[in-house]
This record gives sequence, C-alpha cells and structure tokens, in this order.
Amino acid sequence: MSDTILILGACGQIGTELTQRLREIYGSEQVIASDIREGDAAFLNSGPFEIINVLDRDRILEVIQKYKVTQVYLMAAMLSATGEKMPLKAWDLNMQSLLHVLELAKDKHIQKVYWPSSIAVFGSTSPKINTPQQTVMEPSTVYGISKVSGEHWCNYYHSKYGVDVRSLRYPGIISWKTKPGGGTTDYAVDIYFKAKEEGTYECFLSKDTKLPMMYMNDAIEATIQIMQAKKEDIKMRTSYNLAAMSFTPEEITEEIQKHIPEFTISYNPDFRQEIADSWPQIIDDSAARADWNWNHKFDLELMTKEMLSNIGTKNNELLTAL
Ligand code: AKB
Repeated sequence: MSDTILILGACGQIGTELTQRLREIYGSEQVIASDIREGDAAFLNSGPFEIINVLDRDRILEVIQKYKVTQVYLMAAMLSATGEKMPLKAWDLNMQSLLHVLELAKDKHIQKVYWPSSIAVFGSTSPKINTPQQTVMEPSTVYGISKVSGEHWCNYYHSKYGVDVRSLRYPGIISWKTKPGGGTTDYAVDIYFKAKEEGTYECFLSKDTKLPMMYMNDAIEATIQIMQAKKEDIKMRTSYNLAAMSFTPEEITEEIQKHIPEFTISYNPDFRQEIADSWPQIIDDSAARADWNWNHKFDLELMTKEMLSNIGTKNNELLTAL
C-alpha cells in the first residue's frame, strides 16, 4: 500500500518546504497539507489542503480517515522566543498536539509519526562543545521544556505501545523561501534578507554567539531520510542530534561581505541573548550519521551563496507564495 501523508503546520517555515518536497517524492495527491489557516493560493493549488487546529484531536482524526492517512508529520509548534512571552500557551500547543498524534498512532489510525525536537532541549548545564546525544538536559525555556518532555513521550509511546515515532533535534534552520517566526536563531535568516534589501542589519544577539545551524535543504533531506529509514536502524526513540555547521553573527557577516562588501552590522542583544547563551555551540550528531547514514551537504560558504543568489529573485517571489 502506498503512503498517504498528513502535514500538520504545513504553512510554517519548515512545513512549506517539506510539503513541496514530499509532493515531489510521493505525488501531490498523496500529501495532505494542513494548517490552522489557509496558506497562499499557490500552496493551496499544489495539492489537497485542510484547515486543522492541532489542538482538535477529532478534527485530526476526521482528516486522517477522509484521506486514509498512514503518516503524520507534526510541524506546528511555538518556538523559543515567542514561547517565553506566552509560556502556558506554548506548553499547551507543543504538548497537546503531540499527545493527540501519539494517541492516534497508539489507536492504529496511523502507522508512522514525525515530530521535530530542537537543540533547545539542552541548557546551560549541558556541555556546549560537541554536545553528546545523551547528556544532561536542563532547558531554561518553556519551548525547551516542551521539547524535552515531548521526546520522553515519544520514547514512552514507542516502548509501551510500539508507536513508530521518529524525531530530530533541529538546529537553527535557514531558508530563503519562507521566513521563520518566533525563534532565537531567526537572526541568521533575517541577516541575509537585510543584507540584500537594505545593506545593513541590527542583530539581536552579540557578535560572538556561536550556535548550531543548518540550511533548509539539509533539514528537509534529514527529515525524509529518517522517516524512510528501516525501523531497526532507528535506535534513538527520543530524538537524534542533527548538525551541519556552527557560526557566530560575526562569522556569517564576514561570509556575506565576501559577496556584498558594503554590508554593515550592528549589535543590540535583547532577551534572546540569554536563550542563545544557554544553548550548545556545536552539536555531536555521530549517532545519526552512524545509525541511518545522515550526511549534511551545506556549509556556511555554500549556504551563503544559495541564500544571496535566491533572495529577491523571481524565484523567491514565486516560492515565497507557496
Ligand atoms: C528557535 O530558535 O527557537 C528554533 C530552534 C533552535 O528550535 N529555531
């Protein structure tokens, strides 16, 4: 039987590109996009779309039954910076949606679940350099608390009920097609847009704040790769560390200046600095590389070329609408 995929939160930064890529692989009709509100016309026209509030379990089930869905990718979440402004709302959204989907999988309405975790599961007591797969995890943000708890729920549903749930701890994800919203790593997307559009950028993190980052193409490939991996190769049922590169605002600035020499940056750290300071600088993702052959393609140099050559082009105008 072929797979039918439901994406919850399909209009977000990762959901948009994931939907597009999954439709290329599985066929448009096999990939049901959904979000709490309608996306752009181009997005709606590229395949089936349903309005779903991820807090409404019955509605998720209705759509699963309507399309005979076999896999769910739960991409809806409130990120670190917004989560600190609305802690209880972030907790409700991030946890309840996951528990709904895990319950639906436990009751055999679906066969496989993807749920993203984050480097935010780590806190200031975790090692900052080469942060291991398994280590101390005492997150300081509500987003991090929800992700670390979610990881344990995934592991629990897998070991107790055999639910096939798979997860990755995303670093900051950088893309030119859809902008992120409410994250601490968002500066690394904004900086490219401002460099192209205004030639200058005020950064909300200090110049030497090193964080793990990844180009969107790698994030999408990793997501699909872990979902397509053989069951027995998935040894971590909490979530896998995932890495590609780490850099500071100063280092990304220098890379951009190779293409736009007149680009300038100033620094005005805000409440997000404390969040960033609690996170790892470099992640050890050797478990993902060993277990299911993860390998990144994009480094800072290649990503910068891609970002700057696509922002502001016809390509970008079209794809932003997806
Ligand atoms: C955020 O900054 O909150 C996210 C993340 C690292 O999970 N991009």
